[in-house]
Amino acid sequence: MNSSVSDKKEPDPHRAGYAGIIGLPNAGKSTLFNQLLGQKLSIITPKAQTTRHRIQGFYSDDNSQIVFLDTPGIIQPAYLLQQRMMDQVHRLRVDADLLLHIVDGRRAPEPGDVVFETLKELNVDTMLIVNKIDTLNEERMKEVAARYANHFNYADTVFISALDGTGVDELIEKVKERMPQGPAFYPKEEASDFSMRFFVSELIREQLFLLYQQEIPYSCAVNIVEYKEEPDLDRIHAEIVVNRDSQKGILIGKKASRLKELGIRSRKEIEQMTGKKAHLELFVKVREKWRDNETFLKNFGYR
Ligand SMILES: Nc1nc2c(ncn2[C@@H]2O[C@H](COP(=O)(O)OP(=O)(O)OP(=O)(O)O)[C@@H](O)[C@H]2O)c(=O)[nH]1
Ligand SMILES: [Mg+2]
Repeated sequence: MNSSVSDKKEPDPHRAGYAGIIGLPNAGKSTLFNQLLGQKLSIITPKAQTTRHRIQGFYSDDNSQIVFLDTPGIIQPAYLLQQRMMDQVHRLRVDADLLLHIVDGRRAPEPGDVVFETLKELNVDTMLIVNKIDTLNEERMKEVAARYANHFNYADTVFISALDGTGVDELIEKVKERMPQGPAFYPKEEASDFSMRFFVSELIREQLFLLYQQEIPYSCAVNIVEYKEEPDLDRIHAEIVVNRDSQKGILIGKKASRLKELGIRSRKEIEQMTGKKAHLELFVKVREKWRDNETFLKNFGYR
């Protein structure tokens, strides 16, 4: 054997590409997204349809950059906002080099599931990611994977717990291998490209999902009207937009107690993210049927 051949091996080429995270509501897409990036960039709640936007996060190391895309859970849209959410998923057809189809390992696939239809339409190489393995035994994990593989031709399968991080490093390595060769798209020290205003509106929306029940979180949008950065304090003025007049009272609560609670919880989250004090003012506005109104949706950032 001539060992000099392997000694002179070329260094690995630089790779860069886009990996879209896709799946049903509540599968754990945003939890995985945050694990992959090592920080909280996307909001997470136990309720379905938490994520409404497509969110980009950049994973970089010496010889690669992966742009991970978190997306809203796949549903049959019932109103225009949900249609806009599904448009974000469908954009993966052109934007993604690879898809990560994440499934809740406790949930069996259903024939005719809207996810499989979407995967076929998108027509991008797809890995099956069986999530929540912290709740499953090995036999069950394999059984679930085999059942999904009956419905779609996956390029690979990885078992993870997005919650505790098991399997996530292995997943990153496998994603890297499948990225096209090329230079980085974004400066390597950057983690994302969205604005502080957007992130703050998301943190308030996260608290809305955690604090209110039934249709309320689904009927609200959060609009940052003013964001003033002072040296030791951020002054933020946010509007919470509701869909119907009757929701305003529920949101505010007796003697404004619920809105106050929302304000306190949101402010704490914002301060934790910015590392400085925040002054947060919340106002509630009614915009009848905003979820079906093209102009409102645009104004609230749902394009
Ligand atoms: N036990 C367990 N729970 C998980 C795991 N990953 C996510 N979860 C939980 O599942 C719930 C939904 O997680 P999200 O990350 O918000 O799910 P999503 O797919 O982004 O949901 P949508 O944005 O609504 O489509 C949360 O309560 C998570 O804590 C996991 O690996 N194990
Ligand atoms: Mg999500």
